[in-house]
Amino acid sequence: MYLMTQSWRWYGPSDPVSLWDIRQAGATDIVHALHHIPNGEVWPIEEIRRRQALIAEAGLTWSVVESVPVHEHIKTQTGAFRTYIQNYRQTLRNLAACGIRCVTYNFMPVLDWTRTDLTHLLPDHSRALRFERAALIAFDLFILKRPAADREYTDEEKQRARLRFDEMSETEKEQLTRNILAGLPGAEESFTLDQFRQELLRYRDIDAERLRDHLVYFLQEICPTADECGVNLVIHPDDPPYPLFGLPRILSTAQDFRLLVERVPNPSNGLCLCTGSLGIRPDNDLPAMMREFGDRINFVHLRSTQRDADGNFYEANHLEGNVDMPAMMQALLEVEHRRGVSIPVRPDHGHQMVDDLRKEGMNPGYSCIGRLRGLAELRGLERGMAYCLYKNQ
Ligand code: DNO
Repeated sequence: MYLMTQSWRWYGPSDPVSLWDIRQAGATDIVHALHHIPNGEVWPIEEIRRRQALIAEAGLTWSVVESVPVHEHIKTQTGAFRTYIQNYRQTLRNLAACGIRCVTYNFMPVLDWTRTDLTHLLPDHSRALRFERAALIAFDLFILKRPAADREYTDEEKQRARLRFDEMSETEKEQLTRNILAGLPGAEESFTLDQFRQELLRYRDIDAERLRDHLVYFLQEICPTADECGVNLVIHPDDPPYPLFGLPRILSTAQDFRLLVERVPNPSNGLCLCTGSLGIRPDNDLPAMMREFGDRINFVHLRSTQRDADGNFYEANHLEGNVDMPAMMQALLEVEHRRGVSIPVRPDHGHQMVDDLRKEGMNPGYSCIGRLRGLAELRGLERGMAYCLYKNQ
């Protein structure tokens, strides 16, 4: 029977959630990145080994990288992008030499994942991450003052954003700006308003089609190396899975991934199936995606979101919200059974709850107890389902 490899994202020695906490949560594998190395530079073998040793001291294995960031110059094909691609290849070789064979990345322009509220109070008094559309539009129109923004929203949306903006205090406006621009954990980059405006300008002439061409070029350049050294590349979907601030997003649906595989069929071209990100769109059938792309899914993020009719969503408990987690788990078990592999899965995000509410310096979404609850629930669901599916075999 092939059960998921229980993994956990760790941010390094300064993460308030320690390796021993993770071990006690029942995870065996670590998802990690060398966050101190600037984007675009090669990750040296000695640095990788040093981290590996630290992780091994707690009886855990670093098996997944999340992420080796893709430099903005690669996404826009400007500046020294060829050098950055060469460096990327070298990093893959170095990771493979250390036995680390799963590398996550994303191709979202400028911003990684985006939320407007990091401490949304739930009825049980735990706190969740939330995306509020009116707040995002208010930021775009009245704080960022992006010239094209006015044409991109409906009158009703603009009106709602105006009302929302007028009721915000100065502190709330600052907080909203920070939440969007300062970079959520793992985002690797943060911007001031002016820097962000500059970054947006770089994409003036890059529409979805051109961005996709750049992604295809990047993969054609790095996949042969990944194939050769046995590294699985897994692209993380857009979060949320649609364009923001006029920037194209090209990994939001099953069709997006299908196109990518058609153009780059190399076996190393894989997907990180993130149910939290993809599940924001009601037209994404997650279990169907798991089945269709099963051979290329080498990393899974399990998490749920609850959306409403106005385009807002918050991160729900792992077994609640809009994601049909039992259906997802069944599809995952089937794929693992068919392939004869255990796929690394991490409980992606968790609420701030219990003692975590009183801790300082917690990475938003990456609390200890919320994720521990998530992993425990997912593991229980998996065991129960595997028992029913395979008890007669
Ligand atoms: C958020 C994460 C993302 C993800 C990157 C992958 O919690 O899922 O930051 O790590 O997009 O490159």
